Order: sequence, then structure tokens, then C-alpha cells
Amino acid sequence: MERRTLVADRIAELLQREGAEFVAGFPENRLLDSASALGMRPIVTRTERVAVNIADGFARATNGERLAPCVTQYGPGVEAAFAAVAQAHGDRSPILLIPGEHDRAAQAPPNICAQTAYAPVTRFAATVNDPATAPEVFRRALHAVRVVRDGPVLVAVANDVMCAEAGDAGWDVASPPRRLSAATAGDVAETLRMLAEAARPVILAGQGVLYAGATDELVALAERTGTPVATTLNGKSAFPEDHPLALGTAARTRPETVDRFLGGADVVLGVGTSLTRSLYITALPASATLGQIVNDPRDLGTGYDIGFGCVGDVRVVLRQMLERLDAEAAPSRDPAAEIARVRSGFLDRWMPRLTSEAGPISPYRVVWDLMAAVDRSRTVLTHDAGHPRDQIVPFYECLVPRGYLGWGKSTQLGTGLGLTMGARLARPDRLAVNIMGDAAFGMVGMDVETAVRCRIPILTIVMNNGLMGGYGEYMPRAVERYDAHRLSGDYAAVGAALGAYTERVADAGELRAAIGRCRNAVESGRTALLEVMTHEEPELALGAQA
Ligand SMILES: Cc1ncc(C[n+]2csc(CCOP(=O)(O)OP(=O)(O)O)c2C)c(N)n1
Ligand SMILES: [Mg+2]
Repeated sequence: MERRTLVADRIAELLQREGAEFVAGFPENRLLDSASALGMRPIVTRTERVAVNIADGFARATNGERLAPCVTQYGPGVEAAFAAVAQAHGDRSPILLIPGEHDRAAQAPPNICAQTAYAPVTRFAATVNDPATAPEVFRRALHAVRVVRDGPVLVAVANDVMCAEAGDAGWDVASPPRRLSAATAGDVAETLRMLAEAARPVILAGQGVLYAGATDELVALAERTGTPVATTLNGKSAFPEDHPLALGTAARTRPETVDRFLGGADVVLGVGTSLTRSLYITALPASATLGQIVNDPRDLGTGYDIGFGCVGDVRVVLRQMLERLDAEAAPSRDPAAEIARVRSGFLDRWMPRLTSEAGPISPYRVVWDLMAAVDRSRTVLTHDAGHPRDQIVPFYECLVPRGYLGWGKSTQLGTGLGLTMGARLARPDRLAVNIMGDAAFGMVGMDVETAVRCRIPILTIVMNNGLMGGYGEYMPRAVERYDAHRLSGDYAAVGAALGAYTERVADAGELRAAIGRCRNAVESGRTALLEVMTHEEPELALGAQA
């Protein structure tokens, strides 16, 4: 008997035409089957949130250029995925979610409605309740995820529609081509003038630079105008951090170069950043005049009042500025010597922690030895929430765009594991590494098995300090009476039981070699888990806000 063509089959064909090579998710969702029939690999995770995190990491690592759809079932699957979608929304990661929706007859409270529940955390959300309208809904969704690229996009397909015959609706929809816009000549001239006339300008580069692929242009602008460059947390790796004009990442924790230059800045130009206010983003000085280059006018002046700015694709606008600079005299400033002096003073002060021989091991030593043990131009690193983020971000020096996935307006503990799997799927030529604490591991640790089973070789470093770092102070009586901040577990043993190559290190002197062996295991195709026995480290590089 001839098999009927279902709506799920048509959607799978559409996704394949759009270049999708796999579908991450958790059953039941008929798309997993239809995609498999076309040779698109299903990556079935242990929890929905990790499936979304995989799609999120893939989107970031490819700057939204390629598509990695994510599916869940209606009801519980939709409910379980929310945390990860909210994270992607906070970071505006362009992911495509195709959850199931209840059968049309059951679409009434208390059954959850995906479109309604996810409206606050999606750029676009729609429900398909009729096979005939499905192509049109997907056309809009593809536009939102591939052209707008500004956060999660959701198409919930009623289960009885997904499994129904596709009928003769025209499915020849495709994502429209992207078109980029330039800024007005007046705005470009004013932005350059503000930069040229400033005494101590700073450029703050956000993830828009990464999405626009504008690192080369940003480096050129910084060099031509002698302007130091910091990045936001999401923008980390948009500017090479070993560059003489690099200030590092302006996050909650940061190198002293950030405070020294931002604190004294009279002009700050945000490039590809919404200048959103957050605990994890360094506050901008009230004394500076602020400007922005953004591709969406909705991002102008929402975080702070701004005095000047350009609306246009970041790379196009930076090229406009560089062209103009060819005709104008560039300012003669060279802050490189001052940057180098402040940077080396900062590193000198932190060197005892970065190279500490202490046991249990210092988390800073983990960052330092990782930098020495991997080729950073062929690595994608990400942190997890909590102290691991705060300890890694100021010290891990990124060399290449997307050599780091910075995340966290919100910071869902456990996000890093799935992001890293997504990064590896997107960039098999790179070593994908995540560093997480023991509490973060508890959130998603079973999904190490997904990496093993689905042959997505990554390196996970678990910093096991046996507690939730810093959380004791929020609940002193709970700690005193019940040790409420403490955790326990042998995570190397867990990793081994799940099929990973594992090591456990308690001696700082053995750390670098252990990282090297784990790296070799990953290069041979295995997922590796390195458990490092660390001590609680309250000292953070909080900059001037400390
Ligand atoms: C889902 C979620 N719940 C709560 C938090 C708040 N939180 C941030 S870090 C943290 C503890 C982290 O402990 P661990 O992962 O062991 O890292 P450590 O700081 O101990 O190195 C908590 C509870 C969060 N970020 N995400
Ligand atoms: Mg911990």
C-alpha cells in the first residue's frame, strides 16, 4: 500500500531544503520520523531543555546562517522546554522550535497552549490547525528565524494535523533572501566625528558583530582610530582578545582594563549591542556620551539614552565608516601601551590564583591550564552559570570569532552542556568545551549520554567544589543547621557509567596533562568528562563595582 504524504513529511522536506541536517528533540513528535525518512538524523536528548540548548548552540556557532530545528511533543514536552527557550530569548538566539500542539478537539484549558505560553519568549509564535495554512505559517516562521534572526521562533503544529494527510497545499515555500541596509551618510559622519573628537573613546562590541561577521572591519576601525575595544558577554570573541587594543569582556567580572578605560571614557560606541542592562554586563559610565550601531531601530536607546548612532547592518556600517576614514585624517591616539600596562598589572595580581598549586584545585588554575592545553584558534569554549562563568570570562582570552559562546542575560544552570553539543555539530573542526559546576552538572548531567550515544564528541569539565559557590551567604541558618548549600557526587564515575572517557584530578600538577588526554579522547571521537576537585573560591574580579 502506498504511504500517504503527511504534513510532517512536508515539513521535513521543507526543513531539508532549508539545509537542516538533523533535528534535535524528544518524542513524541512525528517530525522525528519524517526527518529520519529523509536522512536527517534525529538527536534524541534526555530532556527537552538540552534539545533546545543544542539548537541554541548551533544557532550561535553559525551566527544563524544554518538551521537546526528542535521538536518536542505537545503538553509535557512544551512545558519542559520553557527554561531553555527563555534563555535563548534573553540572548536573542535565532532558533526554530516545532513543538506539537494538542489535537484540535483538545485545545482548551487546562491543556497548555504552546503559542500562548511562549508568546513572551519568542520573536514569532503561531499554531498550525489546518494543513492548508501550514505552508504560509512556515513561510513567516522562516522569515523570522533566517532573515530577522532575533530570538526563538515557534510553530506549534496540532498533533492531528501533523499526522494528517498533507493534501494539495502548495509547499514550495522558502526563506527569502537576506538584504542588508546601510546607515545614512549623516549618521555615519556624526558617529565618526564623535569617535574622532573624543579624548578617551571606547568601543563596546556586542554579539551583533558576530552575527554580521564584522570582526575584520571592527579591528580595522579600532586600529585606524586608535580606539580600545571591549566586548559584551554575548559578544565575547567578536574582537581578538590578544589584540593590543583589546580591553577584554565587560561582564560582571572583568579584567581591570575594562574599568580603567570605560570608567574614564567620554564617548562609548556600542557596536552590535542593545546596551541592555543586566547584572552580567558592566554598567556604562554616566559621564560618557553613548552611541550605537545596530541593525534594528528598536534597540536604539532602550538601555541608555544615546547621543548619536547608526541603524544598519554592522558590517556594512563599519565599511561605510572605513571608507570615509580613507578621505579624512584619522585621529592620532595610541592607547596600546596603557592597555598593556594595566593588563599586565591585573594579570600579575591574579597570577598566584591562576597558577596556584593548591589542593583542592583553584578554579582559576583550570582556566589557565585549559588555555595552555588547547589550540584556542580551533576551540569553542563556553561557561555555565554561577562562579564558573565569573571565573572564566575575565581570564580566558579568545582569539577567533565564536571561539567562545558567551551567554547570560538570564543564566539557566546547565545550559552550557547543550550549547557545546550544538557548537560541535556546527563546527566539527573545533574542540568544543564546556566548564560547569557540580550544581550545573546536576541539572543536565544525564545528557552526557546523549553526546556519547549521538557521537557528538565534546569535553565537559566539571569543577566539583561540593557546593553551590557563594550561596551559603544567602541562607546562613540553612547552612549552619542543615548544610543546605552542599552537594555530593562522583561525577567522573557518572560520566564513565554513561560511556564517556573520564578522568578525575585532585592534584593541580596533573591538571594540564589530564586536559591533554581528554582533548585527545575527543579528537579520537569520544566524549570526555574531566572532573576537577576544586575549592570554593570567593575571590572574583569584580572590577570597580567590588
Ligand atoms: C535554573 C537555575 N536555578 C538557579 C540559579 C541560581 N544559581 C546560579 S549559580 C548557582 C550555584 C552554582 O553552583 P555550581 O554549579 O556548583 O558552581 P560553583 O559556583 O559552585 O562553582 C545557582 C543556584 C540559576 N542560575 N539557574
Ligand atoms: Mg559547585
